[in-house]
Amino acid sequence: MDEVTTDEGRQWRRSPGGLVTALHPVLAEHKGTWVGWAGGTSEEAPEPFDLEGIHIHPVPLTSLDLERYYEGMSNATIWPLYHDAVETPVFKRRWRESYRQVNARFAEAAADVAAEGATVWIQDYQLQLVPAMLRERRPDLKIGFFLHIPFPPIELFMQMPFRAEILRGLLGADLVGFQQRLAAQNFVRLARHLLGLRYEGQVIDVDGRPVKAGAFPISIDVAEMERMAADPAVQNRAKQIRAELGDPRTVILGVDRLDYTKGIELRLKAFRELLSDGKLSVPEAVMVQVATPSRERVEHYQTLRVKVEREVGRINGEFGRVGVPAVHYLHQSYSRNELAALYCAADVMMVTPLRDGMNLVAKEYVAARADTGGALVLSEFAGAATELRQSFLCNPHDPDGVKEALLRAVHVEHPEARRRMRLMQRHLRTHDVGHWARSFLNELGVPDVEVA
Ligand code: GDG
Repeated sequence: MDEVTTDEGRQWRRSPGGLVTALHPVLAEHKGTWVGWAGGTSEEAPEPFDLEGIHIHPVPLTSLDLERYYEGMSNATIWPLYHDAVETPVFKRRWRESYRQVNARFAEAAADVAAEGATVWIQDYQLQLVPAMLRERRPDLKIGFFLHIPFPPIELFMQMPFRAEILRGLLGADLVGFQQRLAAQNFVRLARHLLGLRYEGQVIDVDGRPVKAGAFPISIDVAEMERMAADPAVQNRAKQIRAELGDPRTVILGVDRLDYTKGIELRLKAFRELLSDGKLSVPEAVMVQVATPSRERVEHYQTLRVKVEREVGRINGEFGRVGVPAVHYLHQSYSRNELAALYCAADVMMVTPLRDGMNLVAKEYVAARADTGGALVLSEFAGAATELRQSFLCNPHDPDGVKEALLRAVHVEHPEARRRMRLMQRHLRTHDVGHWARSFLNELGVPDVEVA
């Protein structure tokens, strides 16, 4: 939920995005409560309130929590470690303590609001201790946990200083969901390796209590994206974007949070080398890179921004002309409509993360192209690669492989491009975000739902 200022003063508004879209109807139907951080850093959280049929229970974070728990432990320790340590994780004892305190605060809040025998679904890596903390306070609850990011192999996870505590935290749940089967396997093997627990298939025996692990690949609200992309205003905006870019033959697009896992630099480098090899040229081909500002106070992110902007400058310096840049770099946030227009305007979408739990941008692009135009270049290291098999897959660690996939996508014949797009769309229509939420909750055996 976001707090916004309107003509009528400060008001709450539903945040846009797939997770809220998926869970809102489930929560509304079961009269559920959303327990979450409401943004801001005051000692006191805003009072609980109702919004569009669900009850919102805000949890406060102070500016010290923000620095230690959120930017520190969550985004400078766990985030890089779980993404193959593509950036070196930073370990600090005071961050760990703050992570414990904030997790306890969330567990307390959920324990307070959950009805007898209710279901609580905990989301993501910032709250890994909550399942066990909540079970301790409320053994009557049914507890689910879903990890939106990858779960690393044993060798990497073992670097974590309070690894056993995190693992025990997760094992407090009845069902632990991951994006990928491989992540679920990493988890059950880790339980045996670190705690000597026995498992059969995907079910771990935690002192006689079964804890299930499973893969539940998340998705998007496909119908909503299709509707948005078909809207004449969005279509017109897409045409206008192409015109503003000088009506090039090929528009290559990237849309990411400015994050080092997303492979923005390597994508730029592939484009630069193709320009320099003479395989692509400006203005026939131009690239648009939207890099949404993200976690700007974390050092890894500041360093990345410098590197990306240096590469953009280099490409434009070498291959641009006055009024005709080779790369249009946009370090800004856009509305959902503008993103849809960008998707519709792009001949080739580049999604090249070094590691990504799923990557919803790849799915949004496919859903937006109901005209079956466009081609998707996709890293094998994105969770989405397991499903979007008809994309132009590449290994982001191999620069020549990325260049080759990009060229194949640029030059693909229309019938072949359409065939690929259609198959991927067919898959997404039956595997949307509603399907994700239902499969998880069914596996958990849910009649009532509470979501943290
Ligand atoms: C994590 C995992 C997993 C981007 N820029 C703007 C904007 N976006 C939207 C996109 C998309 C979402 O943000 C990004 O989702 P991704 O999945 O691509 O990546 P993460 O943020 O890293 O998400 C990831 C996901 O959780 C879900 O489980 O797939 O692997 O890392 O929806 O469209 N939205 C708006 N303006 C922008 O400028 N409105």
